[in-house]
Amino acid sequence: MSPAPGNDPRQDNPRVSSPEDTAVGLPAIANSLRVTGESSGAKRGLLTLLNVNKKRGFDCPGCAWPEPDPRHPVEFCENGAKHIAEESTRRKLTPDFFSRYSVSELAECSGYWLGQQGRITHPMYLEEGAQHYVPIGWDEAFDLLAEELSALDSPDGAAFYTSGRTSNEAAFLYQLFARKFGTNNLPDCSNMCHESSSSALDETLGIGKGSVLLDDIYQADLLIVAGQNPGTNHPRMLTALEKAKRSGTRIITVNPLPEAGMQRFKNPQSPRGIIGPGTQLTDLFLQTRVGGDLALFSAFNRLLLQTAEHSPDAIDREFIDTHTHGFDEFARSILEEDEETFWERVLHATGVPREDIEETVAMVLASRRIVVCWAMGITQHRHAVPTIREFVNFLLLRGNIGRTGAGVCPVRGHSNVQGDRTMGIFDRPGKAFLDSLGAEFSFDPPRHHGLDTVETIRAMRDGKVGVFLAMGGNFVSATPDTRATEEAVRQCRLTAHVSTKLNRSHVIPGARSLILPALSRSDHDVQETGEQFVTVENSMGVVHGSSGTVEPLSPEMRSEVDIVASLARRVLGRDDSVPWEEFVADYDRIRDRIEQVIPGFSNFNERVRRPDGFTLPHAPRDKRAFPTHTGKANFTVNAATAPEAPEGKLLLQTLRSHDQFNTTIYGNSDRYRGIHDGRRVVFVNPDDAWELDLADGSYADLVSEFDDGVERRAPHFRVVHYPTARGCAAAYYPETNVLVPLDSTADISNTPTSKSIVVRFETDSGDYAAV
Ligand SMILES: Nc1nc2c(c(=O)[nH]1)N[C@H]1C(S)=C(S)[C@@H](COP(=O)(O)OP(=O)(O)OC[C@H]3O[C@@H](n4cnc5c(=O)[nH]c(N)nc54)[C@H](O)[C@@H]3O)O[C@H]1N2
Ligand SMILES: Nc1nc2c(c(=O)[nH]1)N[C@H]1C(S)=C(S)[C@@H](COP(=O)(O)OP(=O)(O)OC[C@H]3O[C@@H](n4cnc5c(=O)[nH]c(N)nc54)[C@H](O)[C@@H]3O)O[C@H]1N2
Ligand SMILES: [Mo]
Repeated sequence: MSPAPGNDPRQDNPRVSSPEDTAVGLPAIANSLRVTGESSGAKRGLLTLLNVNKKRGFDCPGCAWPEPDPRHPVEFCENGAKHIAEESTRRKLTPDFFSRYSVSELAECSGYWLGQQGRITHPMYLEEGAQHYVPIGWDEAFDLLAEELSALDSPDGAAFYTSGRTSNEAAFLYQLFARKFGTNNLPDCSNMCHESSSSALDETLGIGKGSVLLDDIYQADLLIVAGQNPGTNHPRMLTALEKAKRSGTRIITVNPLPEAGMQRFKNPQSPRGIIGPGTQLTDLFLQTRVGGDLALFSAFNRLLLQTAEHSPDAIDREFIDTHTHGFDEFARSILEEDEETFWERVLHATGVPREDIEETVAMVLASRRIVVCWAMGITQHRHAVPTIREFVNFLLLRGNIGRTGAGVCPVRGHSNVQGDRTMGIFDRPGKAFLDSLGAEFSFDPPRHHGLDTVETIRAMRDGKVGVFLAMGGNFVSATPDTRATEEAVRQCRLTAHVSTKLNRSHVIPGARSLILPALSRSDHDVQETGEQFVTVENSMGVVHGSSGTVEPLSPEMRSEVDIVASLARRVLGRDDSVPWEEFVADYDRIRDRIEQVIPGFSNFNERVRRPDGFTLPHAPRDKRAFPTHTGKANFTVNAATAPEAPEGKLLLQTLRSHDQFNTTIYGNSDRYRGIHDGRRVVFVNPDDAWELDLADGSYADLVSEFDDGVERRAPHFRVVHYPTARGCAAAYYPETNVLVPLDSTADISNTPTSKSIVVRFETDSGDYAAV
């Protein structure tokens, strides 16, 4: 085997410089062009970039932030460009590669190296006991899947995973296939992502989605951005924040880390942004401790209620009386505690000085329109659902739902994760959806709940799920408790992955394994009736088309629609009444059926051809109607709680560097945080470091503290003194997923608690075996 950079943590020697306080500007443009030039060849790269997020181009797979109207000639960002460069690379990963490397050898290689090997060009098969994947024909691959699926005792022995970039069309067919096969086992990446948002918003507002449009961001008087790092993960959002800022919006940032993007922004789309000092985005930075947001928002709410005792206008009584339920109980519970105990608790949970909280509330009182935006810093905690419910309480108090410039804005991750859920990728589908699906396709869908992501891992471990099919994603690296998960996956009879690039999930196989190469968002997709496009739904419920423009690298790659439909035909048989072949021939026919099954898609084919697509209805936003169990917007009582690290331990959050897309690593740097050429770093507050005797530049193992007798260790992390909140630490995912216990999940949503893991630091053990 020629040397392949392995997973040996000792090879990871980051250089550390001061973190930056400004995002984007010239370095970002230079970086985008460098990346595209390197990876896809100049012409292919430039052509691709010019078509991103255009009315007649393809939707950037980089994130779910909406496109503004009018669109800018360069409507992409540095990280979107890296993403597309990864995807539209000219490098091919051919069957040859697999004859050179065995799966055991590949399992020793880093995820970064695996991803760098290029686009997978052929379907590949790993026979039981074999060490090398070999090419397989599509028909044989489908036969094999069909054989294993039909050998199961029950349809619930299969799990159908989805990562959030699958198009609406493919997602709709995929869930239809799973349900016709007989299971609701449709775990997805959302279970690890915004599931907490969906749970909280569904209960309180009646729809598990955000309630704002881009214009609301521009028109808000106050934006609160909590638990999100848009400079890296949603860079185009900074353009929207800048625009809002210029028309007078104020911005409060809530984060344990001072993230560069939220401080100062130099917009590369404007000359001012390129040469000037940039725009100061954050007016007030609340540096909360990890997991302190529930306490923080309850403090805002208490101050608002107390103010209302003498100035009734502090809350919107008319809105509360007309549109909400549960106010009295909520108000009583928030005001219950005596002042001293309340504020002591808030200070302990957040570390935020009371003056800053009072200043926030003064800004709130001066703002008629408020939007709260959030992402993974909020959703991946045990108490994530109550935290988001408390955000809703905060907005309801002043009637900030259902009017311009106001509302909830959970900022989604994967570019079509929201659309996939709309299409029915969900392990707990509602009755109305199943009724409608069953009526349209004349069958009786399974009614019992399926398995979510964490439950799927447990079921694999316990021998209850034996066939695993993944529509994209990188299951073993994205999920918690890497070692336990890998062991569980290996128990499967068959694992099959519809993928574009090689990743760790392919080399941690079940007894048999398949890799099925798919066209990506940027690839040109031609079927029997001609050129096809797909549709996606962004974070704000806008549905629009996406047409790939890049010539596929191999004729063997198939569209996801084709893969799902061909598999469905093979498994369900010739007599199955769903016209699978017709769907592949013309995606309009799939859209016609979506229109019949899912509310809000009337005239789908016509409306999605409009340049800006169309916006799905959202009752709370559109007419202040709340389809909840009470028929009103619900105030909730959320017991005060915050994660605690015992003395000598820290609360670790696992986050993204500037050079990665989830488990896909673009490079080994995190420019804004001053990290270069390495990823095994742990950010620690200098005062904590001093107390724990962790010198800057020293190396330590991170050991997770969870009460189940299992030792979870991530070896060899370079300590970086960094201005994070006291008591907290931060390190990158997925290297730290070994530390997240499978059974440590959020109440209600069951999302792994990837942002609050209690860890202790041990001297570098030298045990690098299982990284
Ligand atoms: N370039 C790029 N873009 C991406 C992705 C990517 O990996 N790379 N991933 C996509 C996906 S799937 C998603 S879900 C999104 C993720 O987008 P983000 O949620 O921005 O991603 P994270 O890096 O996990 O950042 C979490 C942020 O929350 C903060 N935080 C952590 N704990 C807490 C807390 O307890 N309270 C508060 N207030 N803040 C906290 C962290 O300091 C950090 O700033 O981005 C999407 N876009
Ligand atoms: N510790 C920790 N764990 C986390 C998180 C965290 O913050 N901390 N974040 C969680 C979150 S928010 C998410 S969303 C999940 C992400 O979980 P996943 O969605 O499962 O992971 P990704 O890394 O986005 O998947 C990347 C793979 O998708 C495949 N792929 C890329 N493009 C396409 C395409 O167009 N079609 C197909 N078929 N395949 C494609 C490629 O093979 C690539 O290797 O991870 C979660 N895990
Ligand atoms: Mo995500």
